[in-house]
Amino acid sequence: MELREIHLPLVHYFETSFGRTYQRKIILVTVQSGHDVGYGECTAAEEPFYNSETTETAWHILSDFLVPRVLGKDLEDAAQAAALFGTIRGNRMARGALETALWDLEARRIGLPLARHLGGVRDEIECGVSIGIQDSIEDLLVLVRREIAAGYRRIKIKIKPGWELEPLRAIRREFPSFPLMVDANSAFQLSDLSLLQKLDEFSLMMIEQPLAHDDLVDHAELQKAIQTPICLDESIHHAEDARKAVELGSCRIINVKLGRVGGHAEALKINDYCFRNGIPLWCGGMLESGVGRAHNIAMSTLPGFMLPGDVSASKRYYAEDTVKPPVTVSPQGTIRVTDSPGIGYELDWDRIRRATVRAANLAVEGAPKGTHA
Ligand code: OSB
Ligand code: MG
Repeated sequence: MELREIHLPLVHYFETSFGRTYQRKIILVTVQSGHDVGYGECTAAEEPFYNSETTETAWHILSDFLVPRVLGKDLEDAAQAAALFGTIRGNRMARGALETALWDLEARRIGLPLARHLGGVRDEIECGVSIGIQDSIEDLLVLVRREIAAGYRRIKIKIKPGWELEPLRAIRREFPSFPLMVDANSAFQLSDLSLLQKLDEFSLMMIEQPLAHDDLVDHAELQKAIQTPICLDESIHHAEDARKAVELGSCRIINVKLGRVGGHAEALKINDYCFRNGIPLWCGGMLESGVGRAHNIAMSTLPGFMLPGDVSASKRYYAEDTVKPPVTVSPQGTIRVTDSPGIGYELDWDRIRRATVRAANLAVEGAPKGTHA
């Protein structure tokens, strides 16, 4: 196995209710078994604001706890990996990085595209974009116009107190019925109810994570008082959270992120539960580079993923991505799912080497070390 930390500048900073990101610090995981390799990407952010993990904590958990549980072990299949990690609490983004790499390896070994191996049912996926908080309404409108012209099928804007009604009025004036939604990243409280009720006027597809990151109860209260469907992101860490949220009425839609739920096996469980219970899913994003994006594309082909996700073209975030060719989106706002085995994208090792700040090779005694050094 190899852990590699790379630093990739974003083409433009991305602003949410918790701040701006200019540069991503990403851990790439390589797993090797015999002649087969698999790749995963850790989606932990640089700072513990979206959740409690960071690139640094993920490096620690991966190298000191997760890799030792897998290195040199005989695994029946990739779906088993999550059980090996089971006694480690939380740290799902670290777990997901390794778990998804094992799924890629398994899919390549049996010669199937990962999407097929997971049980995906689509050969193309619908794409939406997430637009960060802007300095002015005019700046926001420029971006909204650009993304709609590019073909994207849904626009999501980030909101926070003071940046909600005005931006929505401006977008709705120009695009009265384009599929539109908002993401608050937990910036509001139940005491903001009268403001949140005003969002009902904008016929939004949904409002994502309006209340606390660890809440289900207040969201249920809020959902009773507003018409716009609530979508949960931060609050859902696993399939049991999804079940509780649905039973409580905390949301009508769920955003699934591979890192936040700890990998493909848990995403599959959420898919099964929500598909059976009529709760639409979509794939969220964490400003992934190509490796993570490729895993997101595969997951988005599952039957429960019925809404356009935050899965967009590499070039929206990176001038040079970790995969070549980069991920592209058609003028119809779709990504074609590859027929190649595994994640189906080639890694750009020249690019990755230039972006590397540290790498650790971890091999069983006697095994040859290092494939990319
Ligand atoms: O809440 O969905 C979020 C980016 C960083 C952290 C949290 C979120 C986001 C996004 C961007 O909305 C989604 C993307 O990768 O395009
Ligand atoms: Mg979100």
